[in-house]
Amino acid sequence: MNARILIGGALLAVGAIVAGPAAPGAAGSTPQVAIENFRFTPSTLTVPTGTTVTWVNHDAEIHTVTSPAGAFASPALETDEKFSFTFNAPGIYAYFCALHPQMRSTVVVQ
Ligand SMILES: [Cu+2]
Repeated sequence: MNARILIGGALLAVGAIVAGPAAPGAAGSTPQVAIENFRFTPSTLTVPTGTTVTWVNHDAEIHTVTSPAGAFASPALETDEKFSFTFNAPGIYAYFCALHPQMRSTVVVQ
């Protein structure tokens, strides 16, 4: 078992090898969540432990990516701005937009 914690893009290649066929591409490919039309898409994202997820705001409106449990919190994201977080522990991570609390979504880390 690989005890090293994977942080950042440089070590993602190691994670891709461990993940095997589930990893779609080369090093540096990380799952993205689109923020668009006041929604997070996909609404539920399932990833292996150690994955870095990137959110991209495609709206003209400012949004945030905020974990009510405090696991992560983006700054206010303007149009085309991104926020990334590496999930190093399995769990179900609900999150929402602090400016539009009806915008809710979940990352499931296995
Ligand atoms: Cu919002």
